[in-house]
Amino acid sequence: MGLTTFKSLPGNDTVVTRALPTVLLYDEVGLDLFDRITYLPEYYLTNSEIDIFKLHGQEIVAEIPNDSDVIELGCGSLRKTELLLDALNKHRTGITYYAIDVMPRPLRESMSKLAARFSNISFCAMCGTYEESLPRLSKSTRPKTILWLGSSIGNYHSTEAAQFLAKISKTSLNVNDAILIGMDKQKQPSIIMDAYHDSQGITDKFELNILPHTNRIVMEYAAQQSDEARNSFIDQETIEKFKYVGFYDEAIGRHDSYLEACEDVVIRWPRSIAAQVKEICGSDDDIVIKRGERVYIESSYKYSDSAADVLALVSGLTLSRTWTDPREYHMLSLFRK
Ligand code: AVJ
Repeated sequence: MGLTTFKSLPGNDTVVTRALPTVLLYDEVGLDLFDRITYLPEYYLTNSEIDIFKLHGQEIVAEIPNDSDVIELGCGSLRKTELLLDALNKHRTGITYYAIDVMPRPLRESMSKLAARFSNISFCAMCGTYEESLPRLSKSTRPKTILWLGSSIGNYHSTEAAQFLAKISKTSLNVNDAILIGMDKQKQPSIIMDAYHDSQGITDKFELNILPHTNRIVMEYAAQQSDEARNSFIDQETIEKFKYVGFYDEAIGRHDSYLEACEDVVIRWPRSIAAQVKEICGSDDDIVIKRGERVYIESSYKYSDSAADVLALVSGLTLSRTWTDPREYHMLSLFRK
């Protein structure tokens, strides 16, 4: 993973020249910062989704049969899922809940907390990316409901999201199995801009944290190749040269996050992995980022009213129901195979 970092982007965009994989936002620090974001007054997404569970929890649970598997992709701290699990614990029997996430410790901690509270549900934590974990579940013949909440789908470009769903459907779902997806809706741009530019600067910390995480991954890889002593790939001084910037494109319905260099930056690959870097990236040249250039981090797509229909059409699933919160900021849609 580390060597795909700072991939040069094709095309002749002079400002956005490189990209880091979005998933690198989530190490332990990143998960914790994201959890703090979900409590921010400006970050309406989580609260809206919680409102939907509070208002429509019973109807949602009615769609999940007894003796079935509930599988959550990217469960995070499980704050929003707790409401659903509470309802399942009360109204259902024989439910096994599988949580998939990338960091082992936070996953274990949130799961053990819930396992103690909801004794009618069996809990199973699966540490890894979606791609690693889903194939392990495909063998089960019990009915399945996959949860993909919190607008995580928003990180996927439109066609990729549909392709990803089609793939899940093909490899992991039986006929009538369901996927419940939380999608953030298009709305007044200033509300969206505020959600990604909070007044306490937590979002800035969250986005910038991708740099120390990237550094650690590359350095761990370098250490495996040789014991050459090198402190850093991206050192603290370099990190401080970047600032977070984000923009909302209303026509597309997408917020994009970047790290912008406030001064010229030069990053050197550790010598011990020069050969591997050359093989994978085509060159082990220093990474030069000029003042004002941006490194792309993530996109957060906002969906129109008809987006769920389009997603169903392209992925080959059937859109069965959609719930929304009173402000109509967010939607939860249930798709079936
Ligand atoms: C976890 C992908 C849903 O895009 O809103 C929050 C991540 N980035 N603030 C989002 C995020 C900046 C979040 N998702």
